[in-house]
Amino acid sequence: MISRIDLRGNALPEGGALRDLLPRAEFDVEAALEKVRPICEDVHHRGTAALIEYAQRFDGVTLERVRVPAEALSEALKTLDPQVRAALEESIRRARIVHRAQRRTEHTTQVVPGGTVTEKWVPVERVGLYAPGGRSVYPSSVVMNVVPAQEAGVGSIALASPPQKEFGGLPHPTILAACALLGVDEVYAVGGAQAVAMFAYGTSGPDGCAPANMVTGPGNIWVAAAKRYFAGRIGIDTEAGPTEIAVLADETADPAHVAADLISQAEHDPMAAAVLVTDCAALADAVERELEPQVAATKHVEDRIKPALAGKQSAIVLVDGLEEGLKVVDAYGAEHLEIQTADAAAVAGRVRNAGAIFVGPWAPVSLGDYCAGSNHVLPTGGCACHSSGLSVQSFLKGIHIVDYSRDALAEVAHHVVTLAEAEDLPAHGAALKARFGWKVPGQ
Ligand code: HSO
Ligand code: ZN
Repeated sequence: MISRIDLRGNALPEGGALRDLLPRAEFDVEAALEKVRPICEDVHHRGTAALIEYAQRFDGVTLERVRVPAEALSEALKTLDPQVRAALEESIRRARIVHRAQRRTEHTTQVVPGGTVTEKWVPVERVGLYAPGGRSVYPSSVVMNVVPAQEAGVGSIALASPPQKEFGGLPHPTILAACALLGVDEVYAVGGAQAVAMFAYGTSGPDGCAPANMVTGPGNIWVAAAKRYFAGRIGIDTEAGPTEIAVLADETADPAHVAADLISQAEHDPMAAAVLVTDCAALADAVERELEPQVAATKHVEDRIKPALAGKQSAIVLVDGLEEGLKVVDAYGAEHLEIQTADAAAVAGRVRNAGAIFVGPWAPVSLGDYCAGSNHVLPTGGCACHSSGLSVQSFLKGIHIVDYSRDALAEVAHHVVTLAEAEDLPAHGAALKARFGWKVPGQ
């Protein structure tokens, strides 16, 4: 059901070469861009009319309007299963605790007497959030996008999610209920690339959506391609590829737990990746034995879990020892990394590349997906080597405020003029000379 990569016996190659030995899903966003471009431009030119047409074509629904009425939001909350409501409330409560602690405070540094640089943090003014429909109706992802934006102080938050045929053209009711719980009342029944275009360009008319400065949220390859199309024009979070779990385990790990955790993320998508890295061949065998009955006993077996585990993106990787295991997980840069070893906290402290790290036997990825307080929107596809998951910081812009007195400027003016001349930019130097009667002190 899952292949093996045996890296024992030889020294591991460094960096990129090691990464090339490891499994990974192919996710060709560039190819999808070609199809997405005309859709985005159509939304630019025809606005809501185009959105309604795409709802018909892609979602099979006839919409009269794309903005979800307030009554639909309150109705969805009223009819939400009370246990789901309680669980979502707890998820929100914990996420708020963690994200509130991420707020940044303004900081002033005195560089020289009379010369200061202050870093001030300003929230992005308006954000558009995307919540997928179809196979992945995840109210938890609404929580994970909205909470950091709210805690950052974003004043205007809108959400788009595909219209669902079985719910009369509205987004899925649990998505609407999550919005209502979070106090998000601007919701659009728009899916895919066209939703990103709606936020990027804005649409006009009574059903119009004001343009957003930033779009975040998971989605399929079309959403990822639309984000790439608009990157630079608006802010985006990292493009979400298929989800990944890596487990670094030794002989102390419980094979039943490891197997369950690998299956848990394979459940998302036939392209999802589940990777076990271990120096213990007996554990590898035991995990494989556990996979059979556990997979058979669960739900999304044929359409998602089996293809995910059997796909070339998943594997059990055998290494000589923990040091090699750490090199492998760093080269891989998993979205989620579990450490199931002796002294797991110390091992976790040595990891450089991962979206989120789950320490020891009592912190499965599923906890982080819903109720740890951490964020589950995390970098995939190895992007954890350079990027972070969604946080309050994602929605803040840092602005440097430069404040120098006459004396403080005079003290350094000759250096500025020298550098300006070295770069053949005399007008830069003149901006200082003009202030000091064209004779810069010290020159
Ligand atoms: N594991 C997914 C998030 C998710 N899991 C939503 C369940 N619902 C990507 O981090
Ligand atoms: Zn998950």
